[in-house]
Amino acid sequence: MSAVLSIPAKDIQPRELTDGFHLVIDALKLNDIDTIFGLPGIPVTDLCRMAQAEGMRVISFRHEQHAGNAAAAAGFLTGKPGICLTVSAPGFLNGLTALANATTNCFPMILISGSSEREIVDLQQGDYEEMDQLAIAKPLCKAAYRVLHAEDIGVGIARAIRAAVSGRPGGVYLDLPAKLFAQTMDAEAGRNSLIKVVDPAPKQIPAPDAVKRAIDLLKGAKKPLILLGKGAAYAQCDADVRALIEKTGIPYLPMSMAKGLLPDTHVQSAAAARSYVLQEADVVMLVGARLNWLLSHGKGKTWAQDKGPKRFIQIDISPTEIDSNVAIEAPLIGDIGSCVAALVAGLGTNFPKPPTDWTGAIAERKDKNLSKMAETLAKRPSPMNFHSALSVIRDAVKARPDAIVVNEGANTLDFARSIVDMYEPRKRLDVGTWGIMGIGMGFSVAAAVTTGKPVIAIEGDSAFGFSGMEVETICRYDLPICVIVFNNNGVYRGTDKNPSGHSDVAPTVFVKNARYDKLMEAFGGVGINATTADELAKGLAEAIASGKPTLINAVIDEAAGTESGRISSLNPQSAVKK
Ligand code: ADP
Ligand code: TZD
Repeated sequence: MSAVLSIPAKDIQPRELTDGFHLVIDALKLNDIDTIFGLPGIPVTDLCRMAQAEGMRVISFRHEQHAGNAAAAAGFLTGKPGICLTVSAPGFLNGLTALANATTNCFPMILISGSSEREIVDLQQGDYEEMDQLAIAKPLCKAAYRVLHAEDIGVGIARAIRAAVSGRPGGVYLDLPAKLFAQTMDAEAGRNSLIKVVDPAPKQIPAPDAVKRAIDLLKGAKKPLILLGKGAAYAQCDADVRALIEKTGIPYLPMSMAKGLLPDTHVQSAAAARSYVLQEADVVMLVGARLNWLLSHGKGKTWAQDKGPKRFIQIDISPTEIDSNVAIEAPLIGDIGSCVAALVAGLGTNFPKPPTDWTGAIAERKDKNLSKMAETLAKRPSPMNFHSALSVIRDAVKARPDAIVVNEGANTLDFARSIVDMYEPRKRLDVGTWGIMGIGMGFSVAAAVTTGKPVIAIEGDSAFGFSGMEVETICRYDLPICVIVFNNNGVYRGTDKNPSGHSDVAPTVFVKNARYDKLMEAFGGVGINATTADELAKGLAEAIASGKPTLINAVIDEAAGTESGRISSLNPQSAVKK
């Protein structure tokens, strides 16, 4: 019989404990995630506090949608999943639009929401903020997980990270019930339960025969064209993309968030001859761009389909993207870095330059369109129109090519996209695949927080309204963001009339001559009312130099915009005349 050891009570070391709160924070930090975008409340208030105490940056917003948009933009800019933290039901739902938008745009983010008691939710007994959040999130994101036990937090976070960034990036939902946060466990066992994700976005090397097929098709082209999409910007293989363009000499078109991968002033950019090249090209190589509505699905008038179908090469990480709209003759499946590097290596030393009658015809059209545009941009109408205001921003970005441009609206978006040249990769964030309004302030905050660079948010007045309250967030964190509101008194324009004679204004019209600059002043930022291009230029230069939160109310002719901007063809019109 063994002797019973009796230890005096004073000598017993209390076991070191950890809990759900700390395990979540430790798991994120272990995976080099240093920032949380969120909004506190039950059950995540202490999580926000403790994360800050543990050295994480916690950026607290006024509405979860903007915290979610910030997380998505951070994901796009850094390649690490951006984290958005919300409370249960309503906070979760507010974050969900951003999660769905991130998934649609292939941006990696993780929405972490607290949730109510599982037992009560599942029996629908009416808990505080009751909702079956996991079920609701599932169809709107790439993956959704729930963690019920503290010892599974490490696995939950690891799975969420891997799901967000591997393969086609996207949004992931992680459900953390209130009870989980207070669960305790032995600290060492807790530490051992965490997972540092190894190689979260593994390279996917393209098959050699697929590379050869693509090069052969490209070689035989008489009028080749390369289309760069935001997947190419996200992939962060800028030197290889540039090498591919320059070694082949093929003209290219950047999609809006791929602008700046090569400077928009690059001699091979065909952006100023877009309609011409889409119609005329015979072989088109898509690099991280989908043939969705933004590219007229690869068919129809835009592509001069009546002259015969185009031949496509498509580089994408997602095999099921191929043939989604038209036949793809040479699919190249893999990560863009590996695919582009393989193509560059396969070009050899005698890759034929595209025929000069093709590049010459493009150059001719470009020159004509660019000089026409220069004439328009030089005009100084009063009040300002989109062109005169944007010409000022165009010069400011030229002077500060490291500044990040955030852009939303209809006319404000369409004109800014074509007028404001970008010079560096991943410097333009916008409404993306959905054409969603409301990304403005969330994307701006993320851009400022993750890069420390100046941010210029070019906002339609309607677009700005969706996230306008976040100017308080911008002031609170003293971020170097200059918001420019293109104020034309309404959605698209400010001239609609109510035909009924009732005193209500038309549904597209706002309060006339509103002073959005006062909103920024309310929170201690700088407000400027600009009625001329000179005032706008001065205000913007000061904002960039000072780094102070600034809002410029740019007064634009209320008749200057067109309904739906450049996509009016998608706007159904009533055929019935009353
Ligand atoms: P755009 O709107 O600029 O045309 P899309 O969002 O439509 O761009 O397309 C981006 C494409 O890039 C998606 O099909 C996505 O699967 C792909 N993609 C994203 N990241 C990578 C990557 N690292 N490697 C390969 N393809 C990628
Ligand atoms: N709601 C959401 C979430 N996204 C949308 N795209 C819309 C509504 C519809 N919509 C557009 O597509 S553009 C736009 C709306 C409301 C605003 C256009 O007005 P603006 O820009 O003042 O922002 P312009 O420059 O005056 O056209």
